Amino acid sequence: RAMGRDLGVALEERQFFLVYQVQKSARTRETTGYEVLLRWRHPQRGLISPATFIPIAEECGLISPIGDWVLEEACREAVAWGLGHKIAVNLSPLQLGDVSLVDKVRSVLLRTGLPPSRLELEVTESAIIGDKGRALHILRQIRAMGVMIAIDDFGTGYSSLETLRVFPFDKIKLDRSFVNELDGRQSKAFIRAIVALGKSLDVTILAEGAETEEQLHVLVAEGCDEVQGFLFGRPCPIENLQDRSFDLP
Ligand code: G
Ligand code: G
Ligand code: MN
Ligand code: NA
Repeated sequence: RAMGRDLGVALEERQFFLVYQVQKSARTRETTGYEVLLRWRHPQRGLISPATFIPIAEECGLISPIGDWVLEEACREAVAWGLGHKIAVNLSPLQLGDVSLVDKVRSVLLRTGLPPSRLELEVTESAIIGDKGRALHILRQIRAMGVMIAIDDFGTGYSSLETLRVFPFDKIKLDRSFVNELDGRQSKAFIRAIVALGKSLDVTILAEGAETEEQLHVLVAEGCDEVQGFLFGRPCPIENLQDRSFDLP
């Protein structure tokens, strides 16, 4: 595949960059963190979405070096810019299949000086249906460092209550399809049930894809803790963030 070949040189040629999307407290609207999202500026094709190239990177065996770069670059940028909030980095399911992830996370924190409490890793449930024992082992060790774990896109794909019962995590990210369909009764019922479950498990519930004040209003009423979406900000480079809350050492 042509794109796979191009991906191979994208790292060396520094064609990747990161954008950050703000996450807010639903009630107070204070910033709670930023999700880190990868972007590829292809020399001929222009910007390519990670929804397109991440699956190809996974097929071509390139997700590991790319994922390592994202983690390193995000930690480095957060420290360099004195970001006063947590960053949330997405992991591919394949990264959770390799125990070397534990040492990589530990060493990147040491190397960059980012406090573990400023890092969150987002994993989808599909990440933990492969080798369950191994994924569990990796997540436990990473969490023991003080890094937080979020379940991404919750409510889609292979969602199951089993995941919630077995896996160590700190946050549920409700997929944005629920927020899209908030006018439907079913979506509201699901959000309500997941919020209740989250409260009883003592985990944070973040709703993704909030685009309007009306949606925010419903999410607050339903008890969501945090929100993320175009209402609060589009993903943008770290130097353009409005609300960075600098804490330079
Ligand atoms: O930012 P955008 O909506 O275009 O992202 C599309 C998809 O790509 C989302 O599912 C998002 O989780 C995923 N994605 C974005 N950045 C990364 C990354 O650094 N690593 C992985 N594995 N997935 C990412
Ligand atoms: O799968 P994941 O949740 O990591 O994907 C995050 C993606 O969702 C990002 O690529 C981002 O561009 C997109 N996104 C973030 N906020 C909104 C929103 O309010 N509406 C829509 N449609 N997409 C959003
Ligand atoms: Mn995500
Ligand atoms: Na998501």
